[in-house]
Amino acid sequence: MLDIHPEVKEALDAGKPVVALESTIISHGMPYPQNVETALQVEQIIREEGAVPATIAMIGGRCKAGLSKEEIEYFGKKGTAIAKASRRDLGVLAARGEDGATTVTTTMIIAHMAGIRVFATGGIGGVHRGAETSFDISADLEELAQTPVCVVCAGAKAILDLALTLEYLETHGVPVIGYGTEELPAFYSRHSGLRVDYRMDTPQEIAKAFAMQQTLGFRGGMLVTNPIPEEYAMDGKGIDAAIEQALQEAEEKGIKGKETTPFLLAKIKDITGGDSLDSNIRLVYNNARLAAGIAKAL
Ligand code: PSU
Ligand code: MN
Repeated sequence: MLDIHPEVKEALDAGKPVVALESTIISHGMPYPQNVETALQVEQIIREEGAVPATIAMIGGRCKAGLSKEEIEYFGKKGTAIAKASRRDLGVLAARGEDGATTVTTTMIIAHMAGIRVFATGGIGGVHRGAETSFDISADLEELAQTPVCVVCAGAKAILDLALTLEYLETHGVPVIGYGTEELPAFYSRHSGLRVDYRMDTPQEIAKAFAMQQTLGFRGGMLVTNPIPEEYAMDGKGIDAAIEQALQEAEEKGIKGKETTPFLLAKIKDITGGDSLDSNIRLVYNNARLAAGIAKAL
């Protein structure tokens, strides 16, 4: 069921560092052509840091660990015409021989199948605001509880209830690490007013804690939150107002299920114009660098 790209296979066999990347961020998270440019640049950054990138997806019903440039271009161009594939979708897409853009959840699953332990992305899914009535909790959190992959992100967007997201992760035994910070970053913003579980200041420290989890026989992952670089952060009223407006429109339109997150992300992008897209791209680069460092240390 799994095709590992030759370059990735060679690195894994030789015990060299590999970093997984997701494809939902390409097809559903950013517009074309910035999505393709970003995906290729992220791979380049990981290479410059001395690790091998493995962008993950489902193509023609097969799990792929490592895509060619042409395949990345294909996912970027087809955009939302490619199914957003979470855990519940993967078996059906495989049976039908279809394509799927992998979320954090399914990227973790396929990374683990391939033997990749570190994964860089932008933001993860979490507990949505109003989850006490909607029950909308991303499968990403369940996956972090059961699949041993170290996920590097810039926190989670304030479209989520960040406090409830932390509670959920605590219940399921997922440690939340702040890289160089005690405060949980909130994607566009370095600040959430919430505390992470542990502050760590070096990739080595993170790698060691992650390795110890495995040595202890735990099956779950680890969430590393890496604040967006100061110069690209969008703190303050602009982004909060955009999020509020997006949430209100989603409610009015009755947006539900897997459409919720892409709808909110696209709305915020529309409302804030190019600014949020630029921040989004910059934080992904920043996470790729840290993830490569962790993979090397591991
Ligand atoms: N949050 C972001 N950007 C993203 C996503 C979330 O800031 O691109 C994507 C990721 O692929 C994540 C998925 O795994 O959305 C979560 O979707 P849901 O909330 O439907 O579980
Ligand atoms: Mn959801």
